[in-house]
Order: sequence, then structure tokens, then C-alpha cells
Amino acid sequence: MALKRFPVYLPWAKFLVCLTIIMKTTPPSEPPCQNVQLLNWVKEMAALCKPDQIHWVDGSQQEYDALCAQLVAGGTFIKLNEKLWPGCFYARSDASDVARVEERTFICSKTKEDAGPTNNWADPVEMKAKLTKLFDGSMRGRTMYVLPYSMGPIGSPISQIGVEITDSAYVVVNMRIMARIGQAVFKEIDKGLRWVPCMHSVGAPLAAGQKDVIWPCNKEKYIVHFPETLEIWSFGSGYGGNALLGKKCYALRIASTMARNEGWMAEHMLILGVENPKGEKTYVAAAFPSACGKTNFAMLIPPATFKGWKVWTVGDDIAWIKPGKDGRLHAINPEAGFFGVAPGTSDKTNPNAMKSLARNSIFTNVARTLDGGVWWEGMTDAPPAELIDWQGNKWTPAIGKEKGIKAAHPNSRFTAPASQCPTIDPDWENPQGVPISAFIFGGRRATTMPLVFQSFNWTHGVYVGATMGSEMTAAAAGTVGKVRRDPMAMLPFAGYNMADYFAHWLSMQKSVKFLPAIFHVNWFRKSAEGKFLWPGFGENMRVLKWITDRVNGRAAAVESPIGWVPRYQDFEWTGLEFSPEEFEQVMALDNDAWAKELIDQETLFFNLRDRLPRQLINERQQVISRM
Ligand code: TSX
Ligand code: MN
Repeated sequence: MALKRFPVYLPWAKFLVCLTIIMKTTPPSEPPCQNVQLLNWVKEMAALCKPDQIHWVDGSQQEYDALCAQLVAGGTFIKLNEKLWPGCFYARSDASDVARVEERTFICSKTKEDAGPTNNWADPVEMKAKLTKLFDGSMRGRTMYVLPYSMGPIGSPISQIGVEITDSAYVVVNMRIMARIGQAVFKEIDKGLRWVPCMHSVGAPLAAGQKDVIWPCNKEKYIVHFPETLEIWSFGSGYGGNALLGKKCYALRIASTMARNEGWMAEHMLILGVENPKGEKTYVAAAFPSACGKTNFAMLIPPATFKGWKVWTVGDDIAWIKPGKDGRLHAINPEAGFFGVAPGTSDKTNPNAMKSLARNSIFTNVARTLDGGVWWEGMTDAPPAELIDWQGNKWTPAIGKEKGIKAAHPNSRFTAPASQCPTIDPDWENPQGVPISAFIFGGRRATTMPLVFQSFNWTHGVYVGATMGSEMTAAAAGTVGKVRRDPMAMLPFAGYNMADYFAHWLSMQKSVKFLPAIFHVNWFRKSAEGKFLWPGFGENMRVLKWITDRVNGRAAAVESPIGWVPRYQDFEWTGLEFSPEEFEQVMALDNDAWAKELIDQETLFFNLRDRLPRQLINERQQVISRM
């Protein structure tokens, strides 16, 4: 009406209205990428998910700061005390969204047999239909982030690219620590490199005017992998491995399938370098099930008496390994950060982790101190007098005891940049990777397994890895002490049939001229009285020295029924009081325990019988004969 009275302003008003409409409908950032498949996929997914806007992630510091500020404003993040924890943020998840959901994790290959008996399988067509329904309108009221990422240094021949579409800013900022993200990755995609589309929604659309919660998620969760079309779809969870799709979903499940098809390896392994006093470096990769202290081992500090010895950290969780032109296996850490379990991490157990997470880190589900810091069980000998627990409630040692609740969730996490680790290896971002001289398998075993042994050969080593296991520590009745088989620590992470995975390991013999030696370790053996027989932690350096000296032809061993084993005199003991009798105990082979062990291994083999490589059956038979 006002416009009618002032017709002279009409063109201006029209212009302003148009400008407002354009500004509301145009994404805040234009696609910084020309790749037609990517543009079409984003268009298609936006039409499906119906977000309010699209944000193309550039990966800059300004963008990170703005997203963190937005998360603070919305209550998802709390900025920690800048003096105590510079650049750090705190997040508390929904109580129902605190861990990976293995029973909701699916491998959707054409046939169930290709997923194998250890994975949940669903028909890919049916699952895609189900997911399409779930994602329809799932981002209403939210921003759809288009997040390009490289697993491994950008441009490395061992690296791989993914693009995660997510409606979670928490995911974007965590991914910026855990992977290389943004502009530089769009450039790689524009070069025509392969990329894996990864769909993620917390599954909590907002109606107009509806107030958001601090941790949106959905009780219906799906973590779905399509190994044949190389796609990931994740719905309903904002937590860790369910939502940061570069990690377990891509770098292990999808990559293990790519690796099988292409002749490389994607493993659930830490990578470390052992430097001796001569300055020679020997790299090893090690696979342990959860709760074995993998991150601690990756950042080990040698005992003071080991002058000139140093352990360098390349990665603490995942290794991508390719045969090199030199006939050796070369490994990269595909990640750029540590997503570590907080409880138990301290200046005593892992000072290098503590220094890594001291700044520019994100903490999820730990406890908060009253001065704006964080705390978790095991960080200090005694807890502070008062805390705010991971559920946001007042917590004191007395309340904790009375109610039997922990201040930090047992699966609470830190997200910390790997570059901040004091022992980060100078070659950790080398695009050619580091040459691997040994693989180490291990588990938490109170009995049966000696401190260390070396496999006789590759096939025997694959058998050792395939049969590895860990004892359950959870207090669930009847389960304590039961060995859970976790082949190569890949049981929840192999993207295809576990028996085919063994066959792939065996097949590496054909393509690699200088194969790594394979070892098995056990830091957790106990006496009949229930006391740990091995001091562990930094003292594991003595085992690492024997292992690296072995592969360099400098250490002796003797044959045993289960492999090559060190004698007391083959270890460096300076600085540790450990008697030959104690060594005998921690290395002992108990015939009765091994009889049980070999019978238990048969259960695993029976479960995988359809495709189990007969070489592995033969290896088990040979141990029985030697015993
Ligand atoms: O991480 C561990 N490592 C590897 C370190 C490089 N932990 C912690 C496991 C939980 C995640 C260990 N716990 C290790 C170990 O080598 N060993 C043990 C068992 C142990 C615990 C305490 C003591 C000794 C052994 N304490 C004393 O002897 C005083
Ligand atoms: Mn892991």
C-alpha cells in the first residue's frame, strides 16, 4: 500500500524484494567444485533431504571458528577455560548416543555370503529404499554441509577421497581434526580422482520455529555400507565412528574392500617407528582389540636406561598399506588426528597423548571441572572434589560411589590433532608412507599367551592374526575371562567376508617380495594370584627392541611349538629388575591351556567354514602336532 502511494520508489522496492529472495535461496557459498557427478549428487541429495541451506565446507580456520561459535551459541559446545585448555571445546551427547552401534551396522553386498557370517547383511536394493525414506526431509530446518575430505595426505598415491554430506556441524569440526578437509580436496576431485559419497544425517528435522536440542539424534539408527558401489549411508547418530564417516566406515570397512580388489591392505593398526642409538629407524604396525592400550603403545616412551632409543608415532588406529616398487610394504596413517578413549589416559600412562590433547581439541562425554576444564577417571590419582558429570549433573566422589556412576562416560573421547603429538614421526605425512618391517598382533589374555613370540613364516603369521582374541573385562556375569576372537582386530571392521579377508592376507605373499615378520604379544598375562606378570607401558620397549632387532638380524630366538621365542638373555634388562624365573612365568607354554585354546579356535574356524582358506586349517593342525 505504501508502495502505491510512492510509485517513484516501486522499481527500488522490487529490486530489494528480489535481492532478499536471492539472498535467502542462494547457498551462502557457491560450489567450489566443477565435478559434474559431485554437483548432481549434491543437488539430488538436497532434493531428498530438504535442508534449509547448503554449506560447501572450505576447511578454513575462519570457518572452523564460526562453526564452533555457532555450536556454542546453540548449546552443543561449551568453550573450555582458554588459559587451562586453549582452543578446546566440550560436548555432551544424548545419553542414548554414546558409542558405535554394531547391531545397526550393515554390509550391503549383493549376496549375504560376500558379507560373511560375522557381518550384518541386508539386501542393497531394499536397504537403499529404506534409507531413501529415512533421509526424505531428514534435514528440514537444518544446514546441509558438503564436506570433502582426504584420508591420508592430499596427493599421496596411498590416500583416498570421500565427500560427506552431513547435517551436523559437530561432525564438520571433528572431521577437520581427524582428516584433511576442504578446498584442497575439491581441487583433487576436480582432477578426476575417485571419491566415495557418504551420506550422514542425525535424523532430527526441525519444524518451523521448533527449538533444537543440544545433541539431535534418532532412536532408529543405520550405519550402512555398500562395498560394491562404494557408498556409505549413516542415519540417526551423531557420535564418533557412526558419524565421522572417514574413520571406521571408510578407512576400514569400505577401504578394506577396495584394498582386497586392488591388492593393498586397510588395517586396524597403529604405526610406530623404533629409532636405535645408531639412528636407524624400523617401522612396525600393530593390531590390538579394544581396551589393550593401542594409543599408549603408539606413543610409548622408552625407559630412561634405553639411551638413544626413541619411539616415533605415525598413527594410533588405522594403517593403509601398499606394496612399493622396492618390494616392501609401505604404510600411511589415513587420519590426521586421534579420536581416543579419554578414561585411563594420564601423564603416567601416556604423557604424549596428554600433550596432544592439551589444546585445539574437542572433548565429548568427559566430566567438567568447576574452573572450566575437563576430567576423566584415571586422569589423576584422586578425582577433584566436585565435577559436572557427562550427563550434566553435579558429581562428587561420594555421589559417584553412592550411585555407582562414573564422572566421565567409559567411552568418552578426545579429538586431538596428530600434529600436536610430541613424538609424531617426521615422516608421518610422507606421501610414500613408511616401510613396514613387522606386524604385531596382540590381545588381553590373563593366561595361555606368552609375552611375545614370532611366527615361523607369513602363512603361520596370518593364522596367528586370524585366531587372536581378547578376554572380556566387562563385569557382565559369566563373560569375564571368556576369550572373544577378534581376527586382526577387524571383526567389526571388515567390509566383506572374514574368510575372504584371510585369503587376501595370504595372497600378499604373491605380490610382496620382502614381507614383514609377524609377532604376537601379550602385556596382560597374570599369575595364579591375579597379579600382572609384566610391568607393561614403557617397559614394552624391551619387547619392541627384541622385535626390531629380530627383523634386522641382530637378536636370537629359539623354536617353540607356537613360534620363535626369546630366551632371557635375548632381552635387554638394564634398568628393570626382572628375574629369569619371572621371565619363565611370563613366557610359559601351558599344555592344558593350549589344548583349550586350540579347541576354542576351532569354533571360529567352524563359523567361517564356507570360505576358510585351507592353509589356516593346516597351520592349526601343525600347532597341534608340535604341541
Ligand atoms: O596401555 C597399556 N599398556 C600398553 C602401553 C604401552 N595398558 C593399559 C591398558 C588399558 C587400556 C596396560 N595395562 C599395559 C600396557 O602395557 N599393561 C597393563 C597391565 C598393568 C597395569 C598396571 C601395572 C602393571 C601392568 N602396574 C604396576 O605394575 C604398578
Ligand atoms: Mn580403533
